Amino acid sequence: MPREVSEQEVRAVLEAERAENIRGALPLDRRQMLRGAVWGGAAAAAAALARGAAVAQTAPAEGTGNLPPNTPEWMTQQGAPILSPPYGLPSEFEKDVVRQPTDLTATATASWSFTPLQDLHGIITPNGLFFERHHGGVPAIDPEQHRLMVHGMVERPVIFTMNDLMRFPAVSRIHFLECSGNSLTEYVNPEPSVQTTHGLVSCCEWTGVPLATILQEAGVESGAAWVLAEGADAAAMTRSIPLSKAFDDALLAYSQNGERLRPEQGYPLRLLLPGYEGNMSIKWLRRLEVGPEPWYTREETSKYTDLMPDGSARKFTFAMEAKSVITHPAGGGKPLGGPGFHEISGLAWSGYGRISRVDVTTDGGRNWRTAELDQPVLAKCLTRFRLPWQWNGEPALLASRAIDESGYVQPTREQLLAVRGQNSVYHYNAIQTWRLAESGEVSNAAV
Ligand SMILES: Nc1nc2c(c(=O)[nH]1)N[C@H]1C(S)=C(S)[C@@H](COP(=O)(O)O)O[C@H]1N2
Ligand SMILES: [Mo]
Repeated sequence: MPREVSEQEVRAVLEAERAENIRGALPLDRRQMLRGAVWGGAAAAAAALARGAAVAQTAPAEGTGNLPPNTPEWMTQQGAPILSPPYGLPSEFEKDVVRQPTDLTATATASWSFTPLQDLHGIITPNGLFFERHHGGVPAIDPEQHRLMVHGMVERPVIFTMNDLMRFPAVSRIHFLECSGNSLTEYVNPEPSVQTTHGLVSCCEWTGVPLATILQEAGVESGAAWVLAEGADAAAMTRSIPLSKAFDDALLAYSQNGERLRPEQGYPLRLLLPGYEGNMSIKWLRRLEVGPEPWYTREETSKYTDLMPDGSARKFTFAMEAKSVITHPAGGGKPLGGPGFHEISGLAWSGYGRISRVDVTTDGGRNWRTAELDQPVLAKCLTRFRLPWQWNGEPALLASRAIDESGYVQPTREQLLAVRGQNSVYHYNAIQTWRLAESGEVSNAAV
């Protein structure tokens, strides 16, 4: 709860500080110059301050030390100079906001790490927090030596340099990317935090050349219906992509959130198939082969297909169906600080287009209220939803339900398992329920 402060108290402190000339140490401040605190000295002190060295790690009692109405010590000396460091980093006090590796795989190269959804705001995932999924580690690719080869059923087989590709007219679009293994633990072995239940989804602004442009340049022959994409990593990851998607909204992306792709995201070039399961967005893209049929690679037969209760397997699941999750309050996030007003907020997305509505329940699904959607609501993009809530301090079951513009409604866990059974691994998109305890702690209700 905010602390109340009297005008008298504020005046008293400000007067005292003015008398001691504590405030206002701007570059030409005489007091500092008289004391011989030159730029370098002050900068070094400020840099130490920025690193957290001079700052008490535990906050002092209200009204003392650096807290208002007192003037904090970081106002009384110069801050760190520019270019410290040249490539900016988050505050030292945010050092715990990091990707978390899975504990399900034995090797560090064929593994994945989760985005800390509980600590993020809005819809954009910062590049350093974008989830990772690598089948053979992250290759270190020299863009000067990287090529994209386009061949197969094309009139002009062609090899592009990165510079060639970057000369084509570019587009920038905001889209989510979700691993089809996101939430796979929730089938049988629920995870405690939203980072590990839902953190294999991220969203950013991608810039690149439409794949259609490149295919037109090569000239697709009649009878062609598929294109094979191959990555330049040790896994040589390959997937077959329908030409209809290739000519629709597929991108050859070289930038994310304004800067060139991170190595983890496929530097210098990746395929991005908006709304489709993550593994089809081949990273470190080096080859596109046009053909009449799918190739039935390992990653679209043995892997990424869902085994149904009757023993059959689903062939190709491309678009990720509508899904949502409350990220505040959520498992793994900060406990809710006592009864009273709170804003429930979370993320919703659909591989079929725009989110049209999100409903939120605080009583385990007996009553639902329609949440506010942050604008703009974009197709195949994360949408932030919000609902104001008065918590009476009693235990509660919080959940969200997304509906997309195709009319699809996110299923309950029961409904999903009724169709998929217990053998499916991928494409889990059921409603996620968080259990809020009287203490404010949040855990996975797994219902
Ligand atoms: N070449 C290549 N592309 C790949 C992969 C890979 O291991 N190698 N992993 C795929 C999988 S399973 C997913 S979910 C996404 C993850 O993209 P990200 O690591 O940028 O989040 O990339 C896909 N593209
Ligand atoms: Mo994936």
